[in-house]
This record gives sequence, C-alpha cells and structure tokens, in this order.
Amino acid sequence: MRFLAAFLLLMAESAGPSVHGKVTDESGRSVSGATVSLSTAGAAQSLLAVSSDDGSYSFRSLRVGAEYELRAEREGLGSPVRTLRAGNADETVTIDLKISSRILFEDITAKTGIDFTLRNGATGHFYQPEIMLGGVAALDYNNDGCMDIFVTNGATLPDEKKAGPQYRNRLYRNNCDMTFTDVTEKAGLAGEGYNMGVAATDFDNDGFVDLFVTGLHHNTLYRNRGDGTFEDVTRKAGLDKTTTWSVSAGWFDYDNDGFLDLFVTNYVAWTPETEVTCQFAGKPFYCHPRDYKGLPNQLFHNNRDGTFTDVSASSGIGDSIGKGMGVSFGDFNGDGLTDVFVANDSIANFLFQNLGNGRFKEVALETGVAYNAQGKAVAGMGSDFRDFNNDGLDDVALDGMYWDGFTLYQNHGKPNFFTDETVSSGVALSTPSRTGWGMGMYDFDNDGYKDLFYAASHFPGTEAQVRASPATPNLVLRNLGNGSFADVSRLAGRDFQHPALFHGAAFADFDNDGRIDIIVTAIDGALRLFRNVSPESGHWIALRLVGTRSNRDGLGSRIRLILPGGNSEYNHATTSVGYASSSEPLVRFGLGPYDYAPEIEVRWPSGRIQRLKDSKADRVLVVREP
Ligand SMILES: [Ca+2]
Ligand SMILES: [Ca+2]
Ligand SMILES: [Ca+2]
Ligand SMILES: [Ca+2]
Repeated sequence: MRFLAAFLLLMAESAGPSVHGKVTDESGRSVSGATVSLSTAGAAQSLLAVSSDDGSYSFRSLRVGAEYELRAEREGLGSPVRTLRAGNADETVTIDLKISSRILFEDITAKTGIDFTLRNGATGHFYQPEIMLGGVAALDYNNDGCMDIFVTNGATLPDEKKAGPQYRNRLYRNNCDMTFTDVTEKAGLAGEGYNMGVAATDFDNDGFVDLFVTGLHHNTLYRNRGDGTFEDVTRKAGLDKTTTWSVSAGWFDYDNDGFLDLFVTNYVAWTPETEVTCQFAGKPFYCHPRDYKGLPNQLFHNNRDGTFTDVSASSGIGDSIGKGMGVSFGDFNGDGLTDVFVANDSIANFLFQNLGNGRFKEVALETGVAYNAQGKAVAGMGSDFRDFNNDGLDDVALDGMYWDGFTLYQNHGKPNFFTDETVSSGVALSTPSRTGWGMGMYDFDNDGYKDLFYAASHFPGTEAQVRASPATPNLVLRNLGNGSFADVSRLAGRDFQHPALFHGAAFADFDNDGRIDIIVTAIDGALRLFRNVSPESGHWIALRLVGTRSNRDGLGSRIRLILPGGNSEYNHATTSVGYASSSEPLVRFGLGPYDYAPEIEVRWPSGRIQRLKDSKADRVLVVREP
C-alpha cells in the first residue's frame, strides 16, 4: 500500500524522472539530517534535500536525459559522488548513499626506515631562527618514478655549525616499496650551516632534479650529476651573494624562456651578536617580528649556462621590504605570466604581478591580498596559490598565528580580483586557535575538489599564552565543493591526532596509488610520513610534464581537465607549496566517479597549447611538449 501511495503521489506531483534512496553510515544504520545535493554540470546551484528520520531522501522532476551528480554530507562525513542519467519521464532511480570518513591518513614512518629528528640547536637563548626552520622536499632524484625525500636541518647556535651528524640534512631514497634508504653521504648533501628551506627542480634542463637550500647567511645550489651525487655549484652559479636570513625559495620561469629562475624570500636582518632579548610573562622569550628590520626578497635570472644574474633591482622585486616566509606561484590575472605571492610575517603580504617586460609590480593592496577582511596584517607563514573552486581563477590560501585564523582569498577576476572568504568558506571555524606552518591545497579524496592541509604547532614555550601544549595535531579541511570546507581532522584517523611541533610539509604520491601523501617535519620531533589511505577515494589522473621548448619540468603550465559531465577542473605545475618546502612537480586531478577525462588542455609556458583526448584515469600520464 505504501508503495502504491508513493507511486500515486509521484504521478500526481511530478512530471519527470525522480531519484530516491537512503543515507546510511558505514555499519548500515540510517543517517538523518544529512545534506544530499544533486547537481548538473555547469549549474550554479545544487538542489538540496535533507535525509529524514529513516535516512530517506528524494528528488523529483528531474530533466529527462540530463546527467546528474549526487552526494551526501553530514558533519564532515561524506559519501562518494554518484552519477545518474535521468531516463524517461516516469522512471524512478534508487541510489543509496553511504557516508564515512573521506580523508584518512596512516603514519607509516616506523615501517619506512626514515629516522630523522629536526634539531634547532636551542639552548635557552631564544634565538629567533630556532622557531623558523623545517623545510622538506619531495623529489625523484634518480628518476625511477618513486618520490624521494630531502629534509633540511638546523645547527648549533650561535656558531651556526653542523656540529655532529644529528644536524645533517638528509636525502632518503624511496626503494619503491615504501621503505627508504639514507643516501645522504653518497649524494654529498649533508650540508653546512643553519638551514631553513629547500626548493627542488631541474634548473639546467638535463633531466635530473637539482636542489637549492636556504638558511642563515648561506644558501646552496646543488646540481644533480645524474649518478646519485650532487655538486655544490653555488659560487659557479653566482648565487653566493646571500642576505643574513633566507627562509623559502621557489623556481619559476618569469620570462618564459625555457629556463627556470629563482625567487628567494628573506626574513629579517639577524646575527647572533645583534639578537635582541625579549620577555613574555616576565621570562625570556622569542621576540616579535616587529623587533627586527625586514629584508627585500631576491630574484635571480637563469642565464641558461649554469649561471644566474641577480635581477632583484632591475625587476623591482627588491623595492619591497618585507619579512618573507612562504612563496607560491600562480597566474592571478590569466595573462600567461607567472605571478608571485609572498606571505610576510606580521606585515602586509606581497603579490608581485609579472608585467612581462622583466619587471614586477607589487599589487597586494589593490588586489585584496595584503590584509585580511578585518584590515589586519596577519603573521603569514605558508601559502598555496591554487584554484580551490574550479572556476579557472587562482585563489590564495595561507596560514599564520593562532590569533589570526588562516586566510582564504577567492579570486573573482578583473578588476578587483580577491576577497577574503575565510568566514564564508568555514575555514574560520577551525583555525583561529591554531598556528600553521607548512600547508597545501590538494585533493586528498580525489573527488575533484582540492582540500586544505595545515602543518600546525605553536611556538615551543607558549603554554601560558595558548593555554595548551604548543605541540598540536595537524589540520585537514575537506572541500565540500560548494565554496565551503569542513574540518575533518578528527575523522582523519588515529595517527593524525598525534601532537608535535609540526613545521614544514611536502606533498607527493610516495606509493604511487594515486592518493597524495604528506611528509611533515617537527621541531625536536620525528620526520613523519602520513600515507593517504582514504577509503573510497575517487578516480584520478596525474600529469608528469616534460617540457621541450618550455622548462623541462613544465613548471608554470596551466591545465584544464574536462570531466565527462562537462564540468572543468584546473591546476598548474609548481613545486613551491607551503612553507620553506618543495613538493612533487606532477599535476594532479581527482575525477570522482569518472574513469576517464574526455579532454585535458595543457597550456605550456612557451605558449603552446596541447589537447589530450579521452585519457583513461588512475594513471600518471607522461606529457611531452609538442
Ligand atoms: Ca626516486
Ligand atoms: Ca578560483
Ligand atoms: Ca577533495
Ligand atoms: Ca599515495
């Protein structure tokens, strides 16, 4: 009788197909109050329903022949996206939706053979560098298709010496079975001095990834010889003119000549001798950034012969005095020229617009990314300059100190570009009580929407200030696909709840299963490899770009992937993500329920446009520039 009644009701109320079903949890129990959304490609808004007491939902009057995507969410739990095609007018489709944790990580460090502790050399003098280090890189130094790890380390203070093996930088080779071997000694990468950050790419286009390591009074360029060893070419390359304190570096091709140029962020003027002493609650403590003089950043042009020219002055980059932390690259105005975002500590951020004539203009204020919505400069740390809402416009996410919250700027295009959407996106709900360092915008569950990860910890010794331990767990916020994010950190697995003084983070698919993994450093703590074990992760495609006219790694390439439903996703090639760290050069897309992409459009930095048709999912595509 109930079915008949429902059928009659349907006949009476609707003209057109319908879909209905139940929302359940992992153990099959009905879930009420779940938000079920139904959308078609290109639709500005989804149709929404809320599951009733017995978990049921329904949508009626669908458009005949239309393709729909259906999914359910509740309190951070979500269902995989399901697709349906609405058939003839009186058809009723039944689709049950199971909601569960979408993003799950397992700490597999103990099984990997990685045994590294980040040493900051602190001895109670509260030297500022002690709370600023921790860069890490994901790179494939031996081209075996498995991502390796390079991690920077501190030194003793005040002499800035790597006094003993505990201060060495390390290179870990991925044995392609998720075990790693320490190959530092053979590679010649133990380093010297007090290191901060790292930027990996193939600067000389010989097919082998090279390393630039930043630090106090000393930066180093290592050229990969291709035989498992590296050569210090800093002086030969003309990169030995350093400031007192470089934090991050990044590689990008600002003049699109096929050779990658080098951007270096500099923090503040600092020496152990001139270190100021500060107090907090009557006791010696780390000083505020305002107690130090800022520095200009640096830009070095790649001369294509292994040498670089310092163009900081002629490019205009050197005109802006900041307190530079993370650097990330995007193209905010879509003119094919890569722009530079620099997070500054406690002063306005910088956005350097690439003018295309070798000059940059600092436009953070007029484009809306200098301050947050409250008109406040935040203590910016790491940033990522990517498109979180798949509208083809690069957005900016950054993190900072616990009183600010982590800012999310959405790009609306010309003429005014960015608005602060930290509150409307829900990012503000979970971040004001946190301090973030490394971070990145990656699609951890491959549902087609880039999520947010933040490596989090307060300064050591701030127990009284933050009324908690400075060691904290990391944060992961899931992109719900409707402009908002849900904090799913507590649902991300037991290992994810582990607190530490987390700092740098690099992103790569270390086990080549299509789910992006994270390597995270922690002060006085273990380097941890969080393997992404998200259940019911969607289909995926990763692009490994091989530039011919463009730079070999294809950095700066902009990629649009068109899904079978007609929606598009956007991403670009960069290794400069987060704080003082360097991530894999591959460009990733989550495809959700779709096992192929009808079209992938690659816009190379050279200007070439390449279109790939009907690419099968769940693989790395090697794309050579035509
Ligand atoms: Ca490798
Ligand atoms: Ca966007
Ligand atoms: Ca996602
Ligand atoms: Ca993985």
